Amino acid sequence: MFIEKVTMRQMKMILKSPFQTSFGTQLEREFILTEVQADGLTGYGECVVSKDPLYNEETVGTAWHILEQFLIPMVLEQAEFSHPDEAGQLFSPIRRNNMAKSAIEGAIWDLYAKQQNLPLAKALGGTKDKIEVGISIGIEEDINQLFRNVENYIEQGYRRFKFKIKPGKDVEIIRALRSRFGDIPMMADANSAYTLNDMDTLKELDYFNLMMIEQPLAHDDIIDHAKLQKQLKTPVCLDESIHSCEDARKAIELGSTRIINIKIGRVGGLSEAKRIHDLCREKGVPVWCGGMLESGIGRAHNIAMTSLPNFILPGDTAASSRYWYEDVISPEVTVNKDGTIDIPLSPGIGYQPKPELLDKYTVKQREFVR
Ligand code: OSB
Ligand code: MG
Repeated sequence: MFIEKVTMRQMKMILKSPFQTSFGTQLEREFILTEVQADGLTGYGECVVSKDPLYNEETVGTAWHILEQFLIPMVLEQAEFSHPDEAGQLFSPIRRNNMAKSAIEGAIWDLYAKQQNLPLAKALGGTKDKIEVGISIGIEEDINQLFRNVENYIEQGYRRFKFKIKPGKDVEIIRALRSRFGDIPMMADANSAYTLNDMDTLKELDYFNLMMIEQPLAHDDIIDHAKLQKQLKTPVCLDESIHSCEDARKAIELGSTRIINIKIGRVGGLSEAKRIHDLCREKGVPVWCGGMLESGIGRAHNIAMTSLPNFILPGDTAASSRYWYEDVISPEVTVNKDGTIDIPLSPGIGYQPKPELLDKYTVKQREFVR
């Protein structure tokens, strides 16, 4: 493909309901969308950054800067790509800034799949025609509100329920949920809110038969997680700590993680995500697809990636309607009664961006022509 034009848009969309994690409460999403044009086709990508550097170090502002000053000029300079893996190679001298990199790389994957006339899932080597999904449920001040949320999501068919926890909103909440909802598939995500000094609390979570506990300790740690895993029956799952296939290899080798949450943005793109998937498959470590409260475009990439065979556990890729009053794609992402999403069969990401909604939620736009 010969890339002639790249567009990026800074977006702002209001969430249907606030989403609270141990690091803060999000009421809206600010993020970046990319469009890459080559040979009469357009590929779409999403930069899943947030406004504030609370989940990781990137922000909408830093990603815009890295894209504008470095990544997009590099792509337009090279212009000719025969495979999307070449984007990752091109960006490799640039340290980190993985969400910025992945925004362009994902659009190139979409474009590549469209050129091959294949669904993105197939272009990636996916083997499924539908994927199982779970849901990530934010912290609520009122336990009855939390119960109502869970009832509603059970009704909608979700296959796994992930609860955000933080100190003071952990053991008692999980105990209450277990006794109220019985044997449903449950897990907890702490977003790095604990240290080894909280060992007693973390050990208490072992009583509730959780599928896993996600990122209990520091965002940059793989040593203490290994110490913790030795003392827990519940599998530890890493999210924030894994930025590359090398990070995954080291964490698995140390025994810091028994399950990995793969987020395309966090690891710098689909090619690296696929490498982590393949490594984990070889090592017998199940993976699942995490989420960053994406719009339909990022969600479509997540769905395609989850078609790979070692995505054994349900991911956080919920329906469009869980986040948005109106999503920017057609059709919107819907979840079947049995908690699955059908993988689209049309070429590329398989969902069409709606130009009028893209424009409606765009706060800033810039085009780069070769
Ligand atoms: O830790 O997985 C996380 C959202 C924003 C930042 C971090 C996380 C999350 C989620 C939501 O858990 C997943 C989703 O529904 O997109
Ligand atoms: Mg997480």
